[in-house]
Amino acid sequence: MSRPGPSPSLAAENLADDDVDVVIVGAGFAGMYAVHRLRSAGLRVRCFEAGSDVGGTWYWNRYPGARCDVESVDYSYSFSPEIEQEWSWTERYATQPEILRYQQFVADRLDLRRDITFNTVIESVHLDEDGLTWVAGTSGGERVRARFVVLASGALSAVNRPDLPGLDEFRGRVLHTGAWPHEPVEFAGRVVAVIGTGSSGIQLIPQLAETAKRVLVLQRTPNFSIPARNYRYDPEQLARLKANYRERRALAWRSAAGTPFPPPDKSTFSVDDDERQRIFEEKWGVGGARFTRTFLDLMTDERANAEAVRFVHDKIRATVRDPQVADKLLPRDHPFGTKRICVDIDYYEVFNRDDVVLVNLREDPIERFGPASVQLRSGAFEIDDLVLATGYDAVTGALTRIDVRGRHGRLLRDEWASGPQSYLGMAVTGFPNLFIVNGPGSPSVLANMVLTSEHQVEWIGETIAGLDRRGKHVIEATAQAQQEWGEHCSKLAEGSLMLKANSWYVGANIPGKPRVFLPYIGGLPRYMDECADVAQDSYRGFAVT
Ligand code: NA7
Repeated sequence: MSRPGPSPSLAAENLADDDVDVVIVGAGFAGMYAVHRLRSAGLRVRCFEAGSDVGGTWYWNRYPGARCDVESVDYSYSFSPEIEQEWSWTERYATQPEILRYQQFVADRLDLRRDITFNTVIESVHLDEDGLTWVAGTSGGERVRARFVVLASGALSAVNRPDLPGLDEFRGRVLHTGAWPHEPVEFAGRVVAVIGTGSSGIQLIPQLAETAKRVLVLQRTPNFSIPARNYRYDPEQLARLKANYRERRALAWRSAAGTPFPPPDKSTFSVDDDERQRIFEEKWGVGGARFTRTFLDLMTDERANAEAVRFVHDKIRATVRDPQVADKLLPRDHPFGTKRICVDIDYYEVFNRDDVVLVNLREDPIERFGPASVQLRSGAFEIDDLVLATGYDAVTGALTRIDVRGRHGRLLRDEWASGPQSYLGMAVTGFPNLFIVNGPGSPSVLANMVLTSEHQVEWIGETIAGLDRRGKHVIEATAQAQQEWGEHCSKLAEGSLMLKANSWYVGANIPGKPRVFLPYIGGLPRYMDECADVAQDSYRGFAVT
């Protein structure tokens, strides 16, 4: 069989016909684009995906109420104006089924599935130092050799199942929002306990309350949530959005969060109290995560941040009729926006229902589960089902769960034991020709992840093509560049209030996980400039041989 594409490098000569240029792990937004982009460059690729179809996080998160908190027209691929025009979003914030349909549409349109092996977990990725190739081991027992590896395994995909006392004895259904069943789950007539009030719990609970007999919300930490103000697009509005797609994208690429909205231009105390209140109200009326960008100093100045806290607390008190319940819902242990802000539809309102009970686990902890109950310190509740909305081992979890071994058999998990290190969030010293998409040290979860994925895959594609053109075959981050990138990322984070919260951004939700601020906080445009500079400067900080 003849090998398509660029002239083979030295490493390519070590490949047999069944081998590929690139193994891609994961077929979510990042992996799907990697299949398309790298294949279009003439590379032979194989992608492996644990699910039975494309989608990644949107394949697994099928819980009622699951939506993206980035607006649909922005949370979609920008690389193809044709696809932008062919697909029509129906709502401001797309539901999980609609996002998954979009991904399936793209997979059909670009014929991606022919290079994706589904229902297959990549268990190991080992460097063969003799031939400088990688060998990926699958759950199906296959060994696939490749010149390059792209780990697109997702920043929010390794689910966190906390160790709960007596859970083994519980005989009801136990569901995790991040691994929801594919068949419909009936809750009518059932008493359902939910652990977790992050984005997933906050989206799920109002939907559950509509069908379940009773919902018991087991809250460890209250979160700040902003109303989504979701609406359906009317045809004219959608036509206008599509007509302006290029300008919209240009704005998105230039904004820190990868969304087409200008940064705030006023600081909190540059306006008087009435004006500040009016501006907060206006942004509250617009809805969504943009509320975090109401004033330019909200995330850097504690006094400014306290104004946003006060405003949201007032909104919660004004919405929830029972003052004691409202009080339990007030986030007090972290500044506003320092944990991932939640975006909801009728979350605070749901606590006005008699069939929704809120428990503060800090005062009334879970003692243990029985066969059909949860025993709290204050007494037992009979429950039929338990939903774990307990989140993820974010950013690093999906990477460290794979047995990734680089030079001298070193395990990535061990290398990162006291905190992840990378260069540009994409490369790791000792792991040549291996790239990570949305890894630690890249903007990932702090920006629109469809765009961050596109940008990184693009950069990786250019890098591989450049190596092949120049007859080079190994690219590896130097230890010095990796260390400096880590210092740079930490320095950027130091100026932010983000470090003050026990959030999954710093790994605080996983017992024993080292406390490191995981994403790059300098914003998407600055990050893209840094990546471009590195490439233009002959891959500064990489050893290319
Ligand atoms: P999150 O945001 O990590 O939320 C998980 C929630 O589960 C949070 O309220 C946690 O409380 C709670 N939790 C976790 N472990 C426990 C235990 N052991 N006991 C009680 N409560 C617990 O995950 P989500 O899935 O909601 O959202 C993840 C991201 O996906 C989201 O930010 C969006 O970007 C999309 P805690 O706050 O740790 O006290």
